[in-house]
Amino acid sequence: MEIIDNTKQEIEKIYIIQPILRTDYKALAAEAESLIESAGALCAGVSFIEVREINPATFIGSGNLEKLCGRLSGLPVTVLFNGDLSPSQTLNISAALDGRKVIDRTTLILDIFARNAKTSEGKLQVELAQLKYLYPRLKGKGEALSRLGGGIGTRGPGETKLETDRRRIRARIVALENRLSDLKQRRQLVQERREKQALRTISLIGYTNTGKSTLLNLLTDAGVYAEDRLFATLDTTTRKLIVDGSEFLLTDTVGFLRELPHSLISAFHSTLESALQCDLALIVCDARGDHEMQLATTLETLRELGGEVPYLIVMNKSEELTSFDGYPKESIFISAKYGIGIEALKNAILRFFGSGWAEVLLRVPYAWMAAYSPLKKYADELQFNYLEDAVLIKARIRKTQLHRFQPFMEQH
Ligand SMILES: Nc1nc2c(ncn2[C@@H]2O[C@H](COP(=O)(O)OP(=O)(O)OP(=O)(O)O)[C@@H](O)[C@H]2O)c(=O)[nH]1
Ligand SMILES: [Mg+2]
Repeated sequence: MEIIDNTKQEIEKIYIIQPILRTDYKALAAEAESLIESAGALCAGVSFIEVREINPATFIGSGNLEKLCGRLSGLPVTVLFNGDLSPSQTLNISAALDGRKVIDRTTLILDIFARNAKTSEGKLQVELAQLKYLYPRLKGKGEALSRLGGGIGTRGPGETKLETDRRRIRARIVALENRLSDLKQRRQLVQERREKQALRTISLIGYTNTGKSTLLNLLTDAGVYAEDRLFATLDTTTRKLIVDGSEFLLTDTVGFLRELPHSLISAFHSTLESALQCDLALIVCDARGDHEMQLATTLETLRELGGEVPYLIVMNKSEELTSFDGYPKESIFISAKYGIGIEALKNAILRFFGSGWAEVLLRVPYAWMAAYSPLKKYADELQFNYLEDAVLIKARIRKTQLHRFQPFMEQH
């Protein structure tokens, strides 16, 4: 591919180095291109480089680096190695490329995160992830970066704090962790209140750019940002959803990406955690895209996050599908953009909750109140009948929680 020389423009130009290690290398390069655009930069070209394995010192081997150095000579491009670079690999490669700016996939994604975080918690999480990433890489990089100016990898904390010493960064990491843990506690309180009110919760989960925010907007008039770019959403947003008179809370979440570095997943663990404690997840896929990979990535990331949630598979962007073959058979086909299939989705939600709950009669002797109290948050108490030695409670309980109430169960 020809290398674009855009010397006159100020937008950062990024040249992708894609090692050929797996069969999906072309899709990975195409995804890197979308990431570059989402970061507000331009893709200057792609080089596919055949390697037998990743070289621990130079990623693609010194011979390949030499050739690359010649090819890029005189061109003002940043080089993206579409993988994870260790601190020493970054330094070695940059040196071999005459001090050129070199970034990896995590740096690129962190940059998009820094642009897109809107809430204070989201910003704190991104800053923490950036600092943790930067910390082991500080040695020798400050000088190199100040020479190279701004752009990807220097936004956020990178810009102001590179020259400060590691001890201060360490202190900032600790402060951020404390602040985030306070916020987490506060969120847990909200979560408990919701559970007490027996509000049923639904989360929109799935690969990035599949239309989760568009669906939230359609269902709830939330007015959240939806855009044809990766990681448009970073912060979770929750809105009330009413279906046929039943109330739910619907939460939009950050999208997933294949090969998302573990450090990035853990950066969003705590906000995702509450979204994952939902009663139902709608896993949104792009029916026109590689939906199998999207679903597999989503399920794998959920597993990594320890979230075991019941889910429905929603195939979005299906307005122009001509065949419904090759999809999981339980898929619900919709188009969030054009409002197609929404009734069927709502019915599926109602069916799920209808079958997921049981109405039971509990008999709680007054002497057992202390044992019963902690269970209240799992029950939607509907009616009380106070007897001499016990109270009879009619309640709606999720079937998955019924076992907790066994000692109090009168009939069911
Ligand atoms: N053709 C078509 N496009 C859609 C549909 N739903 C959403 N889109 C488009 O897909 C793009 C991504 O939509 P978002 O709602 O931002 O997707 P998201 O899953 O929230 O993405 P992230 O927050 O970046 O993970 C936007 O350009 C939407 O207009 C649909 O049903 N059909
Ligand atoms: Mg979104």
